[in-house]
Amino acid sequence: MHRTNIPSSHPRAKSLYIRELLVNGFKNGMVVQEGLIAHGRGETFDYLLGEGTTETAYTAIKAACSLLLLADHPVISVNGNVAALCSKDVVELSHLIDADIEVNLFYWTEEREIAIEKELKKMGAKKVLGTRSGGSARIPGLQSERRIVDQDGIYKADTVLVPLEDGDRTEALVKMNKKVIAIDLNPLSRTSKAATVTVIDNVIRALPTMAIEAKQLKQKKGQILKKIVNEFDNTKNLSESLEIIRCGMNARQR
Ligand code: PTJ
Repeated sequence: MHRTNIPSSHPRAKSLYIRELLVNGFKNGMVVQEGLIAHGRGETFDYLLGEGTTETAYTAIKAACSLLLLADHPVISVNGNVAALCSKDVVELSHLIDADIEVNLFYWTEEREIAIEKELKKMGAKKVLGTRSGGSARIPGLQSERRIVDQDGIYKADTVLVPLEDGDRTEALVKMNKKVIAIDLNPLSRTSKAATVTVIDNVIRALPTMAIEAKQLKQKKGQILKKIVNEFDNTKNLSESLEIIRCGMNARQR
């Protein structure tokens, strides 16, 4: 795949490398043009958060993994950006938490769906749900293409992980009494506010960290996992992320 010559010594090398993954995903037909713009919004928040997984995000990651391990039927929802940035991590996490993987696109085309399915399978996914040839169901009250979900996947799931999402589906899934875990760099987004647990972090860092955490939490008893979930307060956690942004901005101004 095409790579520009980003010197590793460049102060923004990591950020430029992430951009390149998305551009390659776009060239491969997985990412939609709007996905590149959405990444720009995420990048801004990442910059303001300090471009690292914060303690606050880590607390949410623990709650998210506990919720996923307690679930009867967890599903990881994958869109174009997630496929381009972290297909391998999605597959690894799905194995660890015994979750289904489902492709769900806002800007749906059959070609994109096929390209994403191919990438996930290349990374080791045995089964990928959500392709139109499979049985499909509708999320009630949702107008976008995202409403079309797999009958045996998101529709039946009790817990859905939505890395990098647009708001209305999260709200609709919560209305269906599902637990929703979001990964979103924007603590002010509707997704972040509506989800059961929101991890304010870049998917590219959050998903591998979730895999490490899930491995450890798998050894714990259900009671301990329930305690972690019960003690987690999403609204408080989001306020803490906003505070990190505020303090970071003040510190940089000086
Ligand atoms: O592949 P599709 O067709 O399903 O479309 C995917 C996009 C991302 C284009 C679509 O879902 C969309 O338009 O999303 P939004 O409404 O722009 O929301 C994306 C959210 O993800 C925003 O709140 C961004 O701040 C956030 N975000 C962007 N990049 C990252 C991110 N959060 C975590 N990690 C990122 N790398």
